[in-house]
Amino acid sequence: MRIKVINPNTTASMTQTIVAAAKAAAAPGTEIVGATSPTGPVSIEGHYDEAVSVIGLLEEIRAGEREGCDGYVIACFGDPGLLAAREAARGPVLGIAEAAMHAASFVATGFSVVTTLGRTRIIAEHLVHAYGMERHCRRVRATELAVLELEDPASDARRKIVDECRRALDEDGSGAIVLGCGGMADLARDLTHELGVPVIDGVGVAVKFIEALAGLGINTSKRGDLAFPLPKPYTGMLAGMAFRSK
Ligand code: 2AL
Repeated sequence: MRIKVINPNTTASMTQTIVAAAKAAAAPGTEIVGATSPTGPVSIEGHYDEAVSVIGLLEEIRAGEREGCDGYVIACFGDPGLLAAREAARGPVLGIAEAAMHAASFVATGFSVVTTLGRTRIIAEHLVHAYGMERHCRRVRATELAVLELEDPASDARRKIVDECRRALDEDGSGAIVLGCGGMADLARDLTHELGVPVIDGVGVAVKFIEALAGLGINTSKRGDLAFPLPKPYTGMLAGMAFRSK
């Protein structure tokens, strides 16, 4: 089975962290194909970043279809372009926020999300509603770390994340933590031991869920709104993004 794990920001070092987590989770017969978006923001920290990042993400999904990928992981916590990616793909596509929130709901009655900048909190809160997770998510918490600070040893990111996780356990009464950024994928295992509760990174669980779905022959529905996009001309700088009739 071939699973493509796409980092929708353009920072290749963050893709390495994400791909390492994906490979650590993958079963022996699973090939992980990592990809960094070829165009767009170096980090995704708001609605505008997110909207622009979807173009590069969709390019990688379409390339994946040509490369024979069986499923896809969108490795950014805003799950940018999730439904558009599902339209373009034959196999299952999961976002890491969606995967992590569902996994957390299986192992705790309430979880908190610990994310990066406060301005991205609303993105996660919108996803909580979109996924029907209001009854499970107790709170979305920000560390005020910029996404690229996660890559910078001088930022003290790990300590700030651990401190926020502890506050979440104490103040929210949560039984699990969802890590709210693809760049936190390397922390889940360590923090699970350190905090004594499930600390969930969406990259690992999304890989396992794709293995389960694709392994059972469950692919994206091509009936209705997730059917392949209608063939029509696109104009301007995105003319090459058009779907052609088969
Ligand atoms: C993210 C993420 O996961 N990657 C990125 O560039 N921005 N989202 C976030 N809330 O930090």
